[in-house]
Amino acid sequence: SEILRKMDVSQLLSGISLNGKNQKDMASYKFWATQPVPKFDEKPEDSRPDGPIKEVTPEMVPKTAAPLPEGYEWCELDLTNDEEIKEVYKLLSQHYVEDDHAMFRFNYSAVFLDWALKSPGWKKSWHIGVRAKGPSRLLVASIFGIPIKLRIRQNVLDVVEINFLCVHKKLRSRRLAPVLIKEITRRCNLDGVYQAIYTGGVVLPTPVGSCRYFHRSLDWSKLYEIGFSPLPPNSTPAKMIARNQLPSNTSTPGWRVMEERDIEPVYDLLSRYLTRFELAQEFTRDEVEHWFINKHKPEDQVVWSFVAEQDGKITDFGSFYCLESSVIGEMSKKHDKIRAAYLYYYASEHAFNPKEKGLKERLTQLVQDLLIEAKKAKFDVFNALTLHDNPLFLEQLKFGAGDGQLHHYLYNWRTKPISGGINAKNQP
Ligand code: MYA
Repeated sequence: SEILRKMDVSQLLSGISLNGKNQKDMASYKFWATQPVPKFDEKPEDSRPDGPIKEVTPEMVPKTAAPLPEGYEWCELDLTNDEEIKEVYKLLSQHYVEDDHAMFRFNYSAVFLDWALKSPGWKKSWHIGVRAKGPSRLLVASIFGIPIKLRIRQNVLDVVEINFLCVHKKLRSRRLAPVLIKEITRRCNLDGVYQAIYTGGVVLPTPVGSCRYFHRSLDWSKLYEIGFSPLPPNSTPAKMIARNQLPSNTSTPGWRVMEERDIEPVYDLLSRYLTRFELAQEFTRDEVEHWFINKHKPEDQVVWSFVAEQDGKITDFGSFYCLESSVIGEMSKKHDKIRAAYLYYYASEHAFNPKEKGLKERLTQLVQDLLIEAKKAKFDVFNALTLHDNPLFLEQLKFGAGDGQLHHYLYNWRTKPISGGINAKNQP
């Protein structure tokens, strides 16, 4: 998941109480109330300086994993083994995140999981599963962490990024999730890591920032047929198709696919660009290679990255990744998958050079070129969040607000909410 710049938590929380559905008061978070995370009612004015919420010493860390319900056991997942990646794929493809109306479910591919979970410095001990005892040894739950360096305002921390928490539908509501979270916490603590970052669609205590998903149709007819895109009143399918047409060619001067030789200059440009944000990952050169260079054959491609080169200099960089969703409702008879591109990292020298044209204009051009590339690569929709500089171009590029939110959380780190706010205009 991407890491955000700004969002106003008070705005966000009022949004939540309006949306209603996920909001509980603090006391009803039986598990989260016991964890080193900020309470909902911590006011910016009584906040202390940035730092850990709880000091953890090695003696405080349990030596063994908490027990699981009868009939289940812990395992480490070995993602160097294709069979085990396939087992994780199977668990997630059947039981992972769905939209609120149970129409779509994320279908992270096995190659995507391999890419997302074996990034530089990955550890097998942070790839945790729960299996049924007995001959089937069925994988019924998972939680994964990868190590990253995260800058939160002035502090740079070694943290774990948590993802793919999943419990089999038949084992839901049995308090297994807190056991999984405690076990990955214990293992990270044993490795000297005391902070984490994670995202989710549900409201928990307490987001450091939040954003909304925006969607840009590439194949409007298909999105309409599966019930993803509505037909707005006073419009017609023909008008919607025309509205979502894109130029056939990209327009950024010097635009081309990112290659190995671009790793150093992209590393340099992206690192500088990310200093503009209050919360951002700090990439190493090897991470830039891992996250942005495609190493797969076309049918397995996960990430697409492009640069603009002018007079031998890389002036811009942009990327997206592929994450399909399965159509699980009635509409699955028509199409069984949505092929979605997700806007990933981008950077532009125009952020630093006042003589160049404005950043807003440049990013609009750059992301339009990404839309054109995604269309060429047969994506149905292009998704982006209201984070980083995205609010500068979403509207002009005909992205529309979706109903999904993504909340960003820090574990065991106190800091003020990331300020700035989502552009109110973008709220549905
Ligand atoms: S976000 C994606 C999460 N996965 C899904 O949404 C897939 C579909 N759903 C499921 O598989 C289950 O519903 C899950 C909950 C597994 C989500 N994050 O076991 P339960 C709390 C954190 O009876 P189940 C991602 O992967 C809930 O408020 N907590 O519930 C990032 C309640 O606590 P409380 C969550 O439905 C994950 C408790 O769990 C989430 O059977 C980051 C109920 O447990 C959620 N998404 O299972 C994890 N959903 O009583 C935190 C529910 O207090 C990492 N809950 O309300 C923290 C950092 C750890 C490392 C620290 C190192 C230092």
